Amino acid sequence: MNKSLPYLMEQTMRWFGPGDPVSLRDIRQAGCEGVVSALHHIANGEVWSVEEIVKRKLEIESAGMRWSVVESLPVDERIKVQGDGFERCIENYKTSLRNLAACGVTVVTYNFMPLLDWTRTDLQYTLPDGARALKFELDAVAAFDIYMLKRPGAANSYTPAIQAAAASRWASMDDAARSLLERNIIKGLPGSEESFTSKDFLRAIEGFAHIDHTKLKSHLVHFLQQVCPVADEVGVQLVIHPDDPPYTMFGLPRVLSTEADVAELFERVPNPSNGLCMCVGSFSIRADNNLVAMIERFGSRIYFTHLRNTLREDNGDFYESAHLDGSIDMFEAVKALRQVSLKYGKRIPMRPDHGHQMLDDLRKHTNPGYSAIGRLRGLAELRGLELGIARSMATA
Ligand code: DNO
Repeated sequence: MNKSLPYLMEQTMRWFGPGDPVSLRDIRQAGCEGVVSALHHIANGEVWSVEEIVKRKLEIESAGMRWSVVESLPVDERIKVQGDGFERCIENYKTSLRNLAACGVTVVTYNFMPLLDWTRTDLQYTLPDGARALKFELDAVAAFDIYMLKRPGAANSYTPAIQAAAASRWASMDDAARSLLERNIIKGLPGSEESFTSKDFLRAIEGFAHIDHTKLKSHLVHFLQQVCPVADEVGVQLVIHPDDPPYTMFGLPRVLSTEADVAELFERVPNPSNGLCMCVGSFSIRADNNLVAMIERFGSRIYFTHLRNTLREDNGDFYESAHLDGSIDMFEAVKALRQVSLKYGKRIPMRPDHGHQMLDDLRKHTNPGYSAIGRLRGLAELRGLELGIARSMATA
């Protein structure tokens, strides 16, 4: 691949479908070639029919872009616990993969996080300039867990310092603040296909009582051993999204939080279709994840990337900072991704993962993290960064 080609990352944005307040036209005007989308109206565990896939594909193509990546083809909770009917869900997953491949949609994202997809505690964290960001604070999770959910033994999951912070946080919250926190944590953030009441959530957690990290990993391996041969055969790349945040919450097990977890997954399931969605923001919350080393090590398996930055605080807390500022050295990350593209002769679809609610976004109804202007800013910055890296590599 030519070193001077400006963009080896295929620029995309996520689109939640016809109900998304951000239109395909907006995404096109942001300069995207591709769209990341999913058929959210189809229930988890059911088949995505060719007819439904074609409909979405044509919608995207008629706006002048291509459907680059599926995010997500959800893995039903029954597969995670190997509960009643999980084999049927796996068979349906295979059929959906075949159908997607038949329609030419060949990168498919999923995650293996129990019950909740990504989690944040504050969706309106106001930055000094008035823009709003997403934030995660462990003492807020602890307050919800101990005092609202009343999960048996919840306090033992937290250090005495977090327990004390949770107690004073809870005491300072009125009813409205408490139900907002509940909503933020368990009602489902954009893209999550699950939404709970506290009572249901507690019951669902109990369903994982007999499943520790090792067991959940073995269920993931079993799932991949079933679906990867089909994906290999039809030419689909399956990419797993890391745990977000990358540590356990509510006593639930985790499978993909560290470099060692990723290495183990590829060792246990070596099929070429078994790939990674390199979400630098999620991995960055653990300071022991060396992002550049991970990009270099897993480069051949990275088929999709989410680029966003985070500002790490104590206790695993963080907020989502501007794309080029924060705990992640985005220059080094994009450079490493570019080197992977050159080494393996491939383009990697990239999306600016989340963005601040800013300018006119603040006056509109937006999906948290997925407003138009905040992501446009992120994409524009990342595009400029890649161009600068490409030009300087070409002349080096
Ligand atoms: C959040 C997203 C996740 C991601 C899924 C992939 O913004 O990165 O919801 O789409 O975990 O299955």
